[in-house]
Amino acid sequence: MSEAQPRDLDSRFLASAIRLGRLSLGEAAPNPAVGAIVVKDGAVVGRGRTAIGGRPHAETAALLEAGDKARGGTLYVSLEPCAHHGRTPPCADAIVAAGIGRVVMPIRDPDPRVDGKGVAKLRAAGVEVREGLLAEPARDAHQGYLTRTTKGRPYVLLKLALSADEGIGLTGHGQIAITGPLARRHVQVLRSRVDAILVGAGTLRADDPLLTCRLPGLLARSPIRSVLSRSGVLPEHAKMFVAGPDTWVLSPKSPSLVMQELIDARDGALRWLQLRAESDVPAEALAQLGACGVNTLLLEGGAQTASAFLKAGLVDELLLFRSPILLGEERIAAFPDSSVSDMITPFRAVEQRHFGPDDFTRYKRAA
Ligand code: AOF
Ligand code: ZN
Repeated sequence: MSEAQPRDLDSRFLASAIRLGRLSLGEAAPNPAVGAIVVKDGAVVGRGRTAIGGRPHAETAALLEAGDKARGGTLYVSLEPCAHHGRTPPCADAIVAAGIGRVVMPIRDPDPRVDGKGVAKLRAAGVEVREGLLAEPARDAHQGYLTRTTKGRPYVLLKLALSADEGIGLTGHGQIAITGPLARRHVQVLRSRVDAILVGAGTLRADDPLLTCRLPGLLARSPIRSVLSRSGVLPEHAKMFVAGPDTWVLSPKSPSLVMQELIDARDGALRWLQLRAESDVPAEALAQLGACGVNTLLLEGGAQTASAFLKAGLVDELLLFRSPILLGEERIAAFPDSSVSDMITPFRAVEQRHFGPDDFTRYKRAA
């Protein structure tokens, strides 16, 4: 028999499980970042979240921590438990074996190996399942995984830092500070929660960025760095190619001999992913990244790349930092041939914050 839980407690415990799972964003890919909490007699007796690289799954970790206390308890989990024998045995079986009486979950897992089979397995074994609670926040937490599983491409966030006169840089000046330190710190937090960052080859040439996450503790993780190059001609001495976290080049062309030597020397840390076509480069690049298990991608510039993805309708979220500084005549326009207001028309604002003197707005593509 399952213990009786007052229904409003369901929302509170499930919200905690979703929040817990979110901590694994940026390190669980290709798997979803799932959170799970075991509750017995109103007390939390086990907690778990998807481990680095996706295993063990969240439920397994939470059940392990709960041990015998799981018997007759309730499991709150941010995504339908899996039903397949993959890299680990099915979580649904582990839940039944642990004697859990009731499972509360928001949404089903669209992975065809799961998709309703987890729920069916649990119910067939006599476990009560409550689904649909907090579906919206769960979809939000799993947006990367859900997008890759259903569309075959990552969920795409585009970050833009704009001056008051809508510039994103100064011609010939490389990387310049448009936003202040608090906004730049937030960008590092954003980086720690995505699986990959992408820049255009122009940005690599102009800025020679590191694109790492330099935060302490839990957030000290750097995503895969990727560079999109239509021509395949790249500066071989770029910092990103020489050291640091993994770097992937996406190009319809093949690497130069010098680049190939560098790739061989870096023993897997530098990869060249050749696109299948020279047309639809943004869509091709996303398909490749999706096939490589990237759930969430952060686009970090520059102007050409941002506008190519926006025009192709491939940006799901726009993260806009607006600084009060003026760059003047020499500024590089945010978009080569459109205004910022035209480009953001298909989006609606969902979050507004301030980072010191800079305004931050998060927009989602309107459905
Ligand atoms: C869960 N909880 O914490 C995770 C799940 O390669 P495998 O065996 O790890 O299987 C990958 C699939 O497992 C993935 O597509 C998704 O359906 C599920 N991931 N499921 O219940 C978890 N990480
Ligand atoms: Zn599982």
